Amino acid sequence: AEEPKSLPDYAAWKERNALIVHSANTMETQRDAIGQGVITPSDRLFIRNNLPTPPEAIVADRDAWEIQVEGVKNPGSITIGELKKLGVTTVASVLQCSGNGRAFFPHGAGGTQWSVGAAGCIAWTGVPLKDVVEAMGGPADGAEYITSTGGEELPEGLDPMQATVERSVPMRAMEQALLAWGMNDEDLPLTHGGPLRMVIPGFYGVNNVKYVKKVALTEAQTNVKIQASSYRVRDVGVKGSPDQPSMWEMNVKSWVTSPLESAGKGRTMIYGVALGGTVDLDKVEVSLDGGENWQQARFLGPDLGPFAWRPFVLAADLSPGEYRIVSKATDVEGNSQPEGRTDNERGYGHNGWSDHGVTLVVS
Ligand code: MSS
Repeated sequence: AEEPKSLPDYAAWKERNALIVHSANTMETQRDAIGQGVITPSDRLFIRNNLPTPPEAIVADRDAWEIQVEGVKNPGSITIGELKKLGVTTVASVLQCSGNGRAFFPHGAGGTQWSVGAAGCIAWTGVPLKDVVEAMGGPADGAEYITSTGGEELPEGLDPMQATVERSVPMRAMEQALLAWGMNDEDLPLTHGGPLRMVIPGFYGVNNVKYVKKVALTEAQTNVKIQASSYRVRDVGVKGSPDQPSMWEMNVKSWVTSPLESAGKGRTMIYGVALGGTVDLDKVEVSLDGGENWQQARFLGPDLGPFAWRPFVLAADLSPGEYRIVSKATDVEGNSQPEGRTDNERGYGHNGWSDHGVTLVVS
């Protein structure tokens, strides 16, 4: 299919040149538009919608937006206005689609052909979910999962069990989960889930439910399709099912963002970004010869915690020729990116360093 040229109305405020428009519901950040900063500017952040975006009207009176809270000792509803009085925190975390890197799978994994740009690092502001649960009497007995429901009205004829965006994550995520009304120091845009979004720092994008209208602490995972059979890692050719691993914590990953194709001879600064999922990073190494020899890169800018990414830089003196530049991140627990990929039906979780490299011609 040919690339649509313009941005859809709900995303018209985005920086067109920074984005690859895959479809009206899926746009990724150009590799060289990721930049060298710790925080991704909102107008460059990727978009991934499973359903049409709700109407602007839902962000007209933000503080009046109400969510249902269930699976606590005193269940009930609460507005954003009330949430803002319970507590507040700002957390930097990487938002990354489960299928980021899908384009590199040779079996032609179905879904949006994301390269590296279905990811960004965002400063989220909101109330820690812990504070909300505590204010409502604490978790009900037997709570094992945090289940969040998106606020989209389903288009006519769609079966809620097939179409509702509802995701469950294990209770261990309570430690870092927040209900966010702010993004990068502004009101959370509708495009990214405003007026309120569940943010599960360190977990893949799909778990960060937009326009959240219900949060329930549940004994079991929801059995809607997006949880039960979608976002499940399995071998190529196998159908999704609840016994396969769900896309929860992100793995350690990095990629080069600049330069990408060509450079003049002499001193070249090689930039990239690296993330550790829920674990702090230890180091990033860069190779200029496709992984034969490695040099340690330097982290650039402040460390915003385990869930944020870290830009990195390596100064290299390059003579004319062709270079295969790859990067490899290692976290403080010793987890490192593999060289290859783990083939899986839907092309999830790719963090192999070889496929993520770039070929640079220096003249
Ligand atoms: N939410 C809702 N409500 N809806 C939808 O569709 N999607 C997912 C998340 N959340 C959704 C939600 C996904 S899938 C992702 S990535 C994310 O989101 C994205 O985000 P942005 O803001 O960027 O658009 Mo994959 O794993």
